[in-house]
Amino acid sequence: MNEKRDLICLDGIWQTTVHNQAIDLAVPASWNEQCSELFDYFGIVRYKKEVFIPGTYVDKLIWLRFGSVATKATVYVNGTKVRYHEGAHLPFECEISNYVRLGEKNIIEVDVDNTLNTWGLPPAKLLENEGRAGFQTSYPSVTYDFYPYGGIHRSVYLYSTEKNRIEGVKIDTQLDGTVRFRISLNEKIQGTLKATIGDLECRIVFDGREVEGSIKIENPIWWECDNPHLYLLKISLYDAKELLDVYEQSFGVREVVLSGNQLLLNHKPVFLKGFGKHEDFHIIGKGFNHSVMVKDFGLMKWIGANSFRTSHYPYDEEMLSYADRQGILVIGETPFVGLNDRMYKEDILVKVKAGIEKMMDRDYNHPSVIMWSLANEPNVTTKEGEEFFKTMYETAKAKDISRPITYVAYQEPEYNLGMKYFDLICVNKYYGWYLGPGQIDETLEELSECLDRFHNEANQPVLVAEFGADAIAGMHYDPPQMFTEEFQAEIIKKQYELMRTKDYIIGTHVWAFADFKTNQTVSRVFFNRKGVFTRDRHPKMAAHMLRELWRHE
Ligand code: BDP
Repeated sequence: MNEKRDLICLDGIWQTTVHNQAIDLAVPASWNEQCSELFDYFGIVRYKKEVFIPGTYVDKLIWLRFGSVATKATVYVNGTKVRYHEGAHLPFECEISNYVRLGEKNIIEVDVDNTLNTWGLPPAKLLENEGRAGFQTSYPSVTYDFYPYGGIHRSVYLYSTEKNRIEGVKIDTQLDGTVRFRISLNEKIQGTLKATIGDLECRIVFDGREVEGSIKIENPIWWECDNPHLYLLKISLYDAKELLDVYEQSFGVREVVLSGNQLLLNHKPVFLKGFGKHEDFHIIGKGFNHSVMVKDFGLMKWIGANSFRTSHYPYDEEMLSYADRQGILVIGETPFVGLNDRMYKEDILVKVKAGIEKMMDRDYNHPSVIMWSLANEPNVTTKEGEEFFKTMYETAKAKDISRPITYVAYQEPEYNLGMKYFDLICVNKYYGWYLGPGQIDETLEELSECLDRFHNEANQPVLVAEFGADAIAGMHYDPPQMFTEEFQAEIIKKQYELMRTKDYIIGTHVWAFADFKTNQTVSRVFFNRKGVFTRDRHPKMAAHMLRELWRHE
């Protein structure tokens, strides 16, 4: 919100109708745990909200913006359909100026549809005989290990702009303080663009739709984990007569480079310690909540973590903005979890490329985002799959040459034909759990050889993106047995210490930060219990162990 843009937040209670029954639902949140009748509901819920739009919006463009709707949305304004959108975890907008009544109440309705789709992204419903051992008979049947919630998961905003406006701001920095910006406008105009960073200013007279410029900050303060300094770039757009638009974007001066087997942040090696996470909490499901976010970052600091992966989809932008402020490093992941050989087709590639670009456009300016992960645990065993992954990599590289690009592998290198095109490989390995259950010491050698194989095969640095074990909080046994807190703490400690001896490993992320809701299946006791914190964020023994380990390093 600023002198040229107005903003109304539509969060709160929305009236919904499901099968002609009226139910109040809160936004942002999943519907499933708010209302037991809707727990395992897969279908359409119609959401409705009244909003007064001020008369002062005359001559402005009026927009609706949804941060994430799971998974399909059809939007109506005063009864007229204005937009259809598929895919959760990334935002979409619609311009609704022609459908609203100014100085009056207006009705916004959204049909939210979470029907599971075999060919969706991620592919939800399984085909017969698909799926991982132990998961085939799950309910609901999905290819991935987290509950397929439905609802309006992130904030909804109604906002106004001028007709001529700034549409995109991309900022690149160099450690010497050079700040380059690329501004895109909604259409070609003749005008002047004023850019300021504090007292520094630059003016550009232009005729076009894209404007580029740069400002040099003398003796810049670099964005570092222990001093995450942020600058603010303010862009003002003028035509010959007047100010048209204003946009402010924060950024950090920092550089991420993969050099040999090291990840360098501002020339200094950094070893990633942290977690794979989920957007998941009691009652709100996959809905964003500021308090949960603040709690999670507090716990990451408490335990001595420096990073997390947005497994297995892009998170709410608030998380990234907060990571910018907290100095936590983020691996931004696409929603492409569970891609398999049947998915490598042209029409799916078009959607995958669009998803990669949308995520990168949304998150490009966050200094906390140091790496992109384009998929989690795909099966890539065919020529088509290999080509598909090569194109995914090239699409991402064309958008951003400043960050390393990876994907997360589970199976052995011969089932990961795509990995040779990437800058580094992430590996998920569950020795002592799925592989050699109960045998922590006995499987250490196998784990060691497996990681070496990935490194040698790809000739790339390796990031262990998942390892760990389920532990039910309060369950203890001597000697440690699977599902006890002792077992989880021991497996993480021993495997972590092994990984630390390998100079090609640039980081390790424990799976997972907190317990999270899954579908129902024989291998899950309501939740996936691999969290080192419970779902309500209390530390298990493993959390205390990691705190000792990480804080002493
Ligand atoms: C990994 C998946 C993750 C699962 C985890 C597990 O990437 O989504 O939750 O396994 O089984 O393979 O706990």
